[in-house]
Amino acid sequence: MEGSAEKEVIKCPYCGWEFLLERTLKEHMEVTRRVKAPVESVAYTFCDACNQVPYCGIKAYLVDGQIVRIDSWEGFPNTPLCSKGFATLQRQYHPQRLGYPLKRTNPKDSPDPGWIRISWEEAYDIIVSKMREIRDRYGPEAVLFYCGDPKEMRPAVSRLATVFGSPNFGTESSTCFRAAALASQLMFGLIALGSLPTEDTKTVLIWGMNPAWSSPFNMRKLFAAKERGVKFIVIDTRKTPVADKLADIHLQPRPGTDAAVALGMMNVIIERKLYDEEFVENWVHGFGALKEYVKDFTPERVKGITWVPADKIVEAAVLFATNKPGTLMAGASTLTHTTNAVQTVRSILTLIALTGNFDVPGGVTVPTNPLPFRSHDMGDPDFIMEEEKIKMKDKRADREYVPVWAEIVHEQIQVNFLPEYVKDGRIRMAILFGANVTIWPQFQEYQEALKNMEFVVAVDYFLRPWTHNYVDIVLPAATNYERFEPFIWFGRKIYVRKPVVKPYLEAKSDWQIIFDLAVRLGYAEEFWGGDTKKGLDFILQKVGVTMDEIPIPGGKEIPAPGPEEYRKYEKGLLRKDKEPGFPTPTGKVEVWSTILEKHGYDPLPVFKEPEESPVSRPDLAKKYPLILITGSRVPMYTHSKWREISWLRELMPYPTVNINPEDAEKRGISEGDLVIVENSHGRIKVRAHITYLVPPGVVDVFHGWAMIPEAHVNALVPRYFDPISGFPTYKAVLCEVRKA
Ligand SMILES: Nc1nc2c(c(=O)[nH]1)N[C@H]1C(S)=C(S)[C@@H](COP(=O)(O)OP(=O)(O)OC[C@H]3O[C@@H](n4cnc5c(=O)[nH]c(N)nc54)[C@H](O)[C@@H]3O)O[C@H]1N2
Ligand SMILES: Nc1nc2c(c(=O)[nH]1)N[C@H]1C(S)=C(S)[C@@H](COP(=O)(O)OP(=O)(O)OC[C@H]3O[C@@H](n4cnc5c(=O)[nH]c(N)nc54)[C@H](O)[C@@H]3O)O[C@H]1N2
Ligand SMILES: [Mo]
Repeated sequence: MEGSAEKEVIKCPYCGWEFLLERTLKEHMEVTRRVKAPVESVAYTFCDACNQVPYCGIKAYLVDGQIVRIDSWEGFPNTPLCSKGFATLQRQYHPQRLGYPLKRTNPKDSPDPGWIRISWEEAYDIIVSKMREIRDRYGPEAVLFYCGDPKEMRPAVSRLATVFGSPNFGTESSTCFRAAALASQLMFGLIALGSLPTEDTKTVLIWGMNPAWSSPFNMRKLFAAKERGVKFIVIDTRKTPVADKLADIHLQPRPGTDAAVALGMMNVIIERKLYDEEFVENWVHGFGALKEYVKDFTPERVKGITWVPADKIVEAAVLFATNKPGTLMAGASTLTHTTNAVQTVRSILTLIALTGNFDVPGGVTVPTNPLPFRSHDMGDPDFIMEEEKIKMKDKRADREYVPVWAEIVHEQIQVNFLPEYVKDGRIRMAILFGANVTIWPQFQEYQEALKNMEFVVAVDYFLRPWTHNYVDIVLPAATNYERFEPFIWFGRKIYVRKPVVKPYLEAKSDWQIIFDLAVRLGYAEEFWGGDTKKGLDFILQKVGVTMDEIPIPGGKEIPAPGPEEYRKYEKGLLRKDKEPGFPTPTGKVEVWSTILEKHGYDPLPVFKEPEESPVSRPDLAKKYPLILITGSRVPMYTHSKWREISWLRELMPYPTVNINPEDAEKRGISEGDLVIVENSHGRIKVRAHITYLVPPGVVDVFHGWAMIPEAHVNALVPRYFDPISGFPTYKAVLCEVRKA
């Protein structure tokens, strides 16, 4: 026919389907080939979906250099993969991933940053010259180095901070594990926050933690313990899967009153002389004063404070003190998310000490021969140059805000006062790896702080407007499939990985970015000429191996120098001077903390009402009668992440408030209604989910909906802080819910 060219029909060589357009055929062939072709190779990596340390293992199946399928890494200690783990595949090939360094062209207060693509060279030149400029004008400590929830880059960022001369390195642990760890250090002189049950364990106390959703890889071990007849006490305000499936006794305290529950249990244990007299006599400092203090916390009075029936407090106390050994699993975030954070954790650890469950087989133990690296910051004190950090402590931005933290927590500063540090002029520039500034209470103030700094760089997988709209340069990070740094370990077994695929467009690994910056700043010697593998080998030389000597996927066990020992405090195995006792100022478990006393805080693990509660603020409770818990973990999301991943988004499409049927009915609220949750700090709009998960009087909203600012619960969380740790009160504030 004249004028219309014959359309060519093209056939797919794999399935025979016929196509008219070459482009469509190409796309089709790409997918079909990947699905149909035999898997060409397999490779291994660690999952970074929830940033639990240690991680779960992923086995990737490849065709033509692309990952077509993933599964659990068989034989890896943490398994199986969860929904988020599987969704790392969709994240890997997500079209919105950051591929190039970006620079803003519009001023920081304009709604559109006007991002333009720049080269890595240009990005590095700008950053390095800004770092030098700020250092020359205000001193190196005016530069903040920060890592969010992602943990893999922390040692490298921390080292760069030290070498640059800034003690101001901080992490998301300013709101997470570190306050609990601090409580333990004040108490035992070391970090011991609980252990998984072993064959010896008879009772497990799970306190403010829901591993079914927050660390599902632990559930098999817990179910196995249940099968063996181990008893479980679960202390959680909500009726979680863990409470439902594991608990022999479930206590549901009013949010923020856990210290009173613990003191009530101590009252029973001391009155009935169920404590370990020998341990208390020899190893506890301050028992006399504690005994006096807990006299007031009778189960009846504690019921009035906490809502927990008196007989249940007695039952839990007697079981834990008599069915021994017992261990503890305590939420790093829940218990620290109140204005009584450190004392709450101390009160729970006191229970461990009084019942003689510290460092006995099946109890709360610390490893005898740990590898010389630290799991909480994935670090090695020598690699991050901790001694140098201690020498610079006078330049820490947090020293006047949280003096106890500044004295004990050498490796990182408390970042929660960032708005104040910027206003004070202490911090002028920030380098952020994997940061989300809306994780903080009244997050607008943190966005403002970024805006008011002279220069901010962020490194991420995606462009996150809620943070990146306030920064100057954004750099694309390579994912866990594209990088090999760092190594990880379980006990004494070390695992490494190789990059599974090439980085997306121009993305680079976080470690490489740090090492590149370091070399350009003139620290080639301190950073092994920019070779990240040599940096990791420097750490590994302590255990006599190199990265290349560790097989994949087998890993390498570093033989222990001796057998596992218990009651190490009796044998001089806990203190540097090799004397018996604990590494605390008195050499004992400090139920009465001499360090807190020195700084003018209550030395005993006291109960204090939350800053905002029906008891402390009856006036406010008239208007806002419900207690709000925020951020209890959901299985499909981690904080602000995964909302763009459709496999997960369809499991929880929109933000919700969990509300008990009784409270919903009173307010005429039906399932799925749009509702306003508000208090004196702010208001959000979400959908109601009516559920028995929460008891009457309590509502709960997941955090991290930064992409929907009107649903972001941190607008409702005030900036009230625990005086010892500086932790915010994510878990106990007042609010009201009404139909929108
Ligand atoms: N209301 C309320 N707020 C809370 C909590 C709560 O319970 N309630 N919990 C608090 C707790 S415990 C925590 S830990 C914090 C978490 O707070 P954050 O760690 O700040 O949280 P995320 O939203 O996960 O932000 C991490 C960012 O890092 C990016 N990223 C992920 N992996 C990598 C990587 O390997 N490299 C780089 N460069 N970037 C990466 C992600 O894309 C994301 O933008 O939130 C705290 N905030
Ligand atoms: N899927 C998923 N997994 C995660 C994360 C995630 O965002 N998503 N985040 C990771 C991080 S950073 C952390 S810190 C961990 C946290 O993990 P967990 O420590 O297990 O914390 P949550 O899952 O929030 O569970 C806390 C429980 O505490 C209860 N609770 C709330 N307030 C109180 C109270 O005042 N007293 C008592 N006794 N109970 C209370 C809640 O009902 C909730 O069930 O999870 C990690 N794993
Ligand atoms: Mo956390």
